[in-house]
Amino acid sequence: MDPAPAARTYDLVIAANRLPVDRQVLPDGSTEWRRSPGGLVTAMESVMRGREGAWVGWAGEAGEAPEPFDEDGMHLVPVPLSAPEIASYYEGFSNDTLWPIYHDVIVPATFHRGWWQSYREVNERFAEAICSVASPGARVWIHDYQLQLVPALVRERRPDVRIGWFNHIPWPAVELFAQLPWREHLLRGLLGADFLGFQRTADAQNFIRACRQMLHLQTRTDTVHVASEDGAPDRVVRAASVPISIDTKGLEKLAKTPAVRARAKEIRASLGNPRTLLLGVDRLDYTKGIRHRLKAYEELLVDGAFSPPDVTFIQVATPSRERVEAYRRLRTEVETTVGRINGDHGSIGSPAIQYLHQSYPREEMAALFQAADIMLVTPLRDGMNLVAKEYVACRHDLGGTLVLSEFTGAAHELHQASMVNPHDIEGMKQAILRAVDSDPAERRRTMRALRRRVHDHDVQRWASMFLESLDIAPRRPQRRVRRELDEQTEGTA
Ligand code: ADQ
Repeated sequence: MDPAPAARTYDLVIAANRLPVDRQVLPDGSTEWRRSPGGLVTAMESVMRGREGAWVGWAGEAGEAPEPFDEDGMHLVPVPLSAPEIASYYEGFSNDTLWPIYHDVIVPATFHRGWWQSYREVNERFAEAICSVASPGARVWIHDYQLQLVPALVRERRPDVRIGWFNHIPWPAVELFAQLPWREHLLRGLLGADFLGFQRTADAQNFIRACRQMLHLQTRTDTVHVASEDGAPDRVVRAASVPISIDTKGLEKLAKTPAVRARAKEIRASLGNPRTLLLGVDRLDYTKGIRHRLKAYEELLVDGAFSPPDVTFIQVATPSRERVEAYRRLRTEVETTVGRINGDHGSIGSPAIQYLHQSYPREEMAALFQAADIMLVTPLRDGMNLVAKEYVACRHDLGGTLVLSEFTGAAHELHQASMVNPHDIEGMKQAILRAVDSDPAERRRTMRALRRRVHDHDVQRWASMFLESLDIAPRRPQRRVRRELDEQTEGTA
């Protein structure tokens, strides 16, 4: 009998919690895989073009995983998660322990040793799957907070590969990170990488500070020196910012289609062609500042600053993490507030807020962005916030005003936006009023500047910058650094 053919391996391996496809059930009961529309998929498409790449991730359903398969030129490797693991590794440790700690503890974090155990086991499984498809010397790009132990687990098994990790969310101040009972393990897990990418320089610096204070490692500007423990050479890990972006050209092209333009007009007409249409688009997450935004809007209505149908507000709140208690509470609070605002300030055929708890196709999102005069992006903390960039990309007419929280990664790039501190309700009200009365010529100037940034820094550029940083990251301490470190060690001996 012929031996089983050796499994294929790949020069580029992406690992993310989710695979870039969703299983769809067709009317005849059969199923097929469909590309999920996210920005990460688009970015990876551009780097995988012309290369053979594999993507390791969960397929989205509990239980046994399907066999690896090829889809649109990508080799997809599903990682199985059982229902209890979804509850402990994903909803528990990732979204109820790490997420709040990494977002300034806006809600308290929950700590369970069982969740941590499950997080470790699932990270091991991802590492195994990555190693099974990585060619000798491959580049491995790991994504996000769900997989922080994977870099070291891959390095243990495969010292030949280059390992990069990108954090889509903020990295907290040391004082907050310190609350995690497993903080050293998480840092050690990440230090298995050659290059760690963050949304902002401040995030990278927070990480480096944590390594210095908690692991007592030597650090320089943007590198951490990892002393070897087993006779292997010392290593250097670089941590720097590589801010993510969107597929600007693709989205702009979509926004310019006659169908999207017509839909934008239709949306406005269906609201009675308001003088000013405000828009919020977020996952229904407590980090997004939806409650603060609603408070500012409600106060403006109470103050009599404006009223519907002259001014109206669409809030799209995408369903999210509905099995986590903090998210269920938030939904109740937001929906109660929306009900009160409409009860107090709406009238028949003219609500004060249109609240939509649904997901929409990209075309509908582009039409909403084009229809809105004021885009309210007011998170209390956000790694980047792609909605802000998407709004700008869709405004090829140079219309619209972006009101942007200073606590988003996007604020570090979109300087010309109208900046707000979402905790300052009075300040937010003033920013909305300024946007309502803004001068059209000034609006166009601002939008032009914002668009330049989003054009020059798109998702394709982000992906190539990340891979370039991974390729050139120093793996060993430079001789000069090594000498300095030796001298320091001798000095303390
Ligand atoms: P998110 O917290 O999910 O991402 P964000 O960056 O705003 O936040 O991305 C949300 C995406 O979902 C956008 O592309 C948006 O258009 C889309 N979307 C939102 N509501 C939708 C709806 N109802 N229907 C369809 N699409 C909808 C995390 C981090 C962010 C970071 C990104 C990328 O929290 O800070 O910017 O990853 O790194």
